[in-house]
Amino acid sequence: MHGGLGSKDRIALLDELTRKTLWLSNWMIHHANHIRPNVDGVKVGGHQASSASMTAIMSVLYFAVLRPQDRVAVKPHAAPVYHAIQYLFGKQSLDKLENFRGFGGAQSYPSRTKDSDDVDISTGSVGLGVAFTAFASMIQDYVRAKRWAGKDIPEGRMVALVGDAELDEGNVYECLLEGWKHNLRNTWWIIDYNRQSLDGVVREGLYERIEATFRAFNWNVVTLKYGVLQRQAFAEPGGDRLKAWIDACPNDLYSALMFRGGAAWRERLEDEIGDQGAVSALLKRRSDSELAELMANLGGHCTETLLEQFEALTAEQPTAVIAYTVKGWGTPLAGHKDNHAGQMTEAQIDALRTSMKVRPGHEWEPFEGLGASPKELRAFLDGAPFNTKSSRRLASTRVEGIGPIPLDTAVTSTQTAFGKILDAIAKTDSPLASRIVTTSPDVTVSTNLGTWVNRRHLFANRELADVFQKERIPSAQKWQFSPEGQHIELGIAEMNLMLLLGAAGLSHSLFGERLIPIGTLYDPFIARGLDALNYACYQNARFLLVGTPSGVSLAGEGGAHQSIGSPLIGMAQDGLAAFEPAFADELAIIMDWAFDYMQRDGEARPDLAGWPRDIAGGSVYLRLSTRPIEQVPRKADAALADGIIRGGYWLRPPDPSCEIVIAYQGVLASEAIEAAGRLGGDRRNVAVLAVTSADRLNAGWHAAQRARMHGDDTATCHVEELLRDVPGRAALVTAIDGHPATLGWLGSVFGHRAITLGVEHFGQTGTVRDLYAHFGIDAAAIAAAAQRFAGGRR
Ligand SMILES: Cc1ncc(C[n+]2csc(CCOP(=O)(O)OP(=O)(O)O)c2C)c(N)n1
Ligand SMILES: [Mg+2]
Repeated sequence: MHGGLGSKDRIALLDELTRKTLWLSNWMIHHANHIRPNVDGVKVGGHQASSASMTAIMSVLYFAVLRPQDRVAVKPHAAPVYHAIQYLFGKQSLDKLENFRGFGGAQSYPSRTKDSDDVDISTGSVGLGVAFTAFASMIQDYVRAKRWAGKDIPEGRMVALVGDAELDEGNVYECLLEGWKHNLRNTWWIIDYNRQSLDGVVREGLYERIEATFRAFNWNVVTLKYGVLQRQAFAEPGGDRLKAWIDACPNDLYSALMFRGGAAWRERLEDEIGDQGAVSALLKRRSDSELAELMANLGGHCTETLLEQFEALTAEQPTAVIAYTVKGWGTPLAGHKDNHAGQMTEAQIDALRTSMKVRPGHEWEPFEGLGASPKELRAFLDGAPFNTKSSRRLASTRVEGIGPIPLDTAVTSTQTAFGKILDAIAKTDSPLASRIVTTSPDVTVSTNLGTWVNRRHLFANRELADVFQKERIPSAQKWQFSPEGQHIELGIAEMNLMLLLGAAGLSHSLFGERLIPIGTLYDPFIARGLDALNYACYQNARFLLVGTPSGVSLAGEGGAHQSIGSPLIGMAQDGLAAFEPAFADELAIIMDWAFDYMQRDGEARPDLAGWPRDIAGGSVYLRLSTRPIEQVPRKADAALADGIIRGGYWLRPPDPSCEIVIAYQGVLASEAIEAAGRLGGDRRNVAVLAVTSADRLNAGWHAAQRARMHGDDTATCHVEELLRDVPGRAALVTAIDGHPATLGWLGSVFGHRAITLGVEHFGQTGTVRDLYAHFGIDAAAIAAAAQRFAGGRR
């Protein structure tokens, strides 16, 4: 801790460190763009002005205010400031700074998974990191309310350092509404209010809108408009006139004058208020550079103001700090409307270096040019509460599974089976049952989470009775809210679902307690939350995402709700293993496996010829259906279970006379089986390949190809094992209630001819039978496709 330091000394040291982070962040960008050789002619980039805007805010937070248990999302383009701070702490290497934005170097935007310097929350797609902090706070409350939670981990504050234009993103407001519903606490959003975005200066009057919005959601709003220098000047005779002028000054003019500097400020101020005695004297008492410093002394750049205000913040009410800043503060880029991606010239960086008292050749030295002694600075950095010796990433013990849940039923849908499996888990008092947290954006009942919720109740940090139950109104749903509850009910915003799954899926690392999060939504609406889903995967969060119902099989719900491309999303999304089971026993096996897979954390080995993530683990996506189909009477043995998890198995294996293979994924199992029956009879061998995961089959195939390219001739994969015994003259007919490209690649594995059936156009209302016939995915269409091929025809 910073024991023994007077507040003046503390402020002086923080000022010095702010200068240093300003220098290092700007130099890092300059070095990457102008000194490191550019081998391919593509710009490297980096944001000097955006970084400068936040140096004081971040220095005060990291060097003095934050505690190890706090978790922070830094606005993406202030990454250089973050890396510079970690470098000063001794947690980032010079090598990585020199390689900023390079291969293996410090990342362009702070990354939990790719950076090595203790990033809490990744950012990049603006707005998501901001909202993530709110959901992380809800998850912290959720975990701490549970009896099983360790009590020795202190409660942290979830902090977002927000660019003001990030508030344009709709997901920020969706999350404000959800936060209000869930009594959000412990959340600080510190807004870098530089009134500039990428393309220019923001509209006048934005401040009032922002403030009113936060207050409407019961947030505390703290505005840091004036620094100490300004407040002192306002107290001088004539100071009230200066203050009134500043308050009335339009954003773009303030920025323009900031860019032009002291002489321009004087000219303008004297023009507008200079004939008024006291204020003229006030201006005259200052040199041009002092005047420029005064006008740049906004709240967000004043160490004293920042420190005082941050230290006074409390946990209970969420707080927005609107910190007025200048984009490019302290550099020649200050205030220019085009400064977002603008960078200093050689001459400008030289001038900045000189003003920072940094000698050429000593640019990376941590304490070069600072007034305080290196010993004093090192002691101050070592004493910062945030700068712990041990890792701030936590861990949790594994939650054991309970094995696949057997369901004895002749006809069912995967969605019904999903509800029953969860219900069966809910009845146990297993650790698995207690660590599952479910969530859904207003489709809890219609995705079959209802019985789980009846048993495990809803989460709220305050007790809330089910009024309908109290009033004795019969209902199948018992909606009781309590801190012990295990379902987090969300409003309809799918972005919020994905953000919550992201936060819950990192609970073990952020809060030291493992959760097994399960989120359900209608399959087409995955697209609505896709960026946040990608973001959750990028952060390596672990969850089970259930999209149901899916495809045109939901029939009567119509074209607007029929998902076509989601199997391809499942294949293409890194970090997400996608399955589309057809039968209840497959689902039970996949869910049991998923609970384990979600907890794996071995070293990723992309060279592995199997499924590349089997050691590293990841999240899982299940595409389910409401359409009941006849089940296959069987007892799944180990070999079948293995095939289901690897992505496919022979429902009817090929023999040497095989001419046709029907490969299907998901609910078209019944059509595939029927078509095979029609075609085959007793005479001909028609094989049926059940694909449970085109994603895993495909990834394994790519990995095997890569391994062979690298000289491992023995490498093979599951899909090759499966198709190896299919005679070369046989043809494949693939079928899916989704985009045909999902399975279309199967023909390339060994060059079998293939015809690929699926859905490519928006559906319409109708029965399953109508729609399958319309899109050519019914048994008749599958059989007709196969007939074309029979006898070797193309
Ligand atoms: C979702 C998304 N859209 C666009 C971008 C590109 N982008 C990066 S920063 C930025 C402007 C941000 O302005 P602001 O938040 O005010 O940050 P400042 O640089 O002014 O601090 C934009 C449009 C992005 N990163 N993410
Ligand atoms: Mg801005």
